[in-house]
Amino acid sequence: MRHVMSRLLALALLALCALGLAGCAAKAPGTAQSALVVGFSQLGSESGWRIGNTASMEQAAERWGFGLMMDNANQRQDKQIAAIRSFISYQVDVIVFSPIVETGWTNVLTEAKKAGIPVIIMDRMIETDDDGLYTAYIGADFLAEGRRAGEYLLKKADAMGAEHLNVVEITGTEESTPMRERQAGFMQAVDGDVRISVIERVSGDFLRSKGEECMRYLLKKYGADGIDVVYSHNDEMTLGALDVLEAAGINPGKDIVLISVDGQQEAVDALKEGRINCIVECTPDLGENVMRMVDALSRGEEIPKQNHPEETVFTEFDDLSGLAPRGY
Ligand code: GYE
Repeated sequence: MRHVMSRLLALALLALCALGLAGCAAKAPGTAQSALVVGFSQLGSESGWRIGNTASMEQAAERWGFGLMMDNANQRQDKQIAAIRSFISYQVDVIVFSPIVETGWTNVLTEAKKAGIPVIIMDRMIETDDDGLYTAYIGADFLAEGRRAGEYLLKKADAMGAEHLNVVEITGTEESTPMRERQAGFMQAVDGDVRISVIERVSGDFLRSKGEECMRYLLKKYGADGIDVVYSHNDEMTLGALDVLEAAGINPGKDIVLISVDGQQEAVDALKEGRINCIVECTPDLGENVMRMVDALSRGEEIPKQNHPEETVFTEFDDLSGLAPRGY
């Protein structure tokens, strides 16, 4: 009975959301009684990637006819935890969330587990010894992304005949999985190559405005001649850095090598124009696979625990003329 009441409450809330009254985005389920309800805690809207990811989730939920109770936490972990708690009290069928940072989730995930609600972690990961705290993870292999960035740089160093390259790194949100692993993977690839030195790392929090700030600071400190390569953990920060370089009369892509991650359209265009040298792909299109997992769970099927989408790398050495529009 309690379950039925909560489901009714959840559906009522979805209806309110649909009217824009409950401070969250929602799609009304196809058939009110039977539709599955997915509670989705999105971490923010910091980048083109994130906005594309939100759209991917909304569109996929609609295609599958699931109700999507979505809350955008605007970069605040406490808001994500509160959203997950509300999904638990509404007894949604499945909780999906993209954790802004890796730690601090044990309590709320234990509560979800006690309530018997499966949890799919999407995009970023959590740090835990207990993999019973979540049902499945789907997201990029960030370590491999970092390695691809490093491998490109080694190839570029060969092509330049460079003896030594000073790299500055503009990193993503501290303590987040993509930040940690894009850094570690890059170092795995370039470590031991005496030509490459990472001279400084600054956090740009995955934001374009902070990418600009970081670049201004780095240029002031090292001058254009002191920096050979910028490795930036996402396109937004890269685009911010690019603006600052161009405003200072420096040619990004030529005077300074720019390496980025994501593959949003604006950055791919800059790559084609020779203003960025390499973009490691990270796909935000995870919605369809997430909803397929939700469907499988609702049928009581087993789903794989770890799921990585296939990703590639786009560089100045590739023919990009046939590249399909990125859609975000
Ligand atoms: O690369 C960045 C976004 O977690 C993979 O977060 C995601 C990252 C993405 O803000 O643009």
